[in-house]
Amino acid sequence: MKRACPAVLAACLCAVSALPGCKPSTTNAPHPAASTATAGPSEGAAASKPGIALRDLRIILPRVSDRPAALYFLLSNTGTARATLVGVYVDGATKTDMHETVGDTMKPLTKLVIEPGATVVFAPGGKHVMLYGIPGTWKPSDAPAVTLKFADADKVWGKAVVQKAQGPEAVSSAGADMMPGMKM
Ligand SMILES: [Cu+2]
Repeated sequence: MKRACPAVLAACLCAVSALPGCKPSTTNAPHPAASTATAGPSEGAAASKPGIALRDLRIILPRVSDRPAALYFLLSNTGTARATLVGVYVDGATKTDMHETVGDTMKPLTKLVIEPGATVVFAPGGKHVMLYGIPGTWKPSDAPAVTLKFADADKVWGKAVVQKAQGPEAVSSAGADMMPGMKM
């Protein structure tokens, strides 16, 4: 029996069975750049929240095209105040959900507190952001814009490198693709 990446497997289960615990927390969330009603910084403002570092963003494409993709990243709080992540928007995706995989199930993550000095890891098998309704044109090395929204209305922007789902057949050639092509 083949083993699938737990997060990807869980993503499939969630999308197919519409488990009660997997209800969308953000529907048709507008990207801030496309909204004039956003309370966040205006265009041209610094694209970062003081004390917050966002890095290693990557989007793993689903093996089957109409399934959700997964977004992973590292988020550090280098400041002195607690930060609370409340939403993630990705250009091109119609809907996103923050989840945490615990054992064999995923539970929704409506907010995430990051204490000063802490780094939160979004990675396969743990915390992840599910991306629904992604463009079929996304391909490896594309870099959609990602916006993280915090409880105080601050936002942090980044770009996530699109990668293919890792499989036994893909491992040997994946190294080159995974080198950063990120332009922040
Ligand atoms: Cu999930």
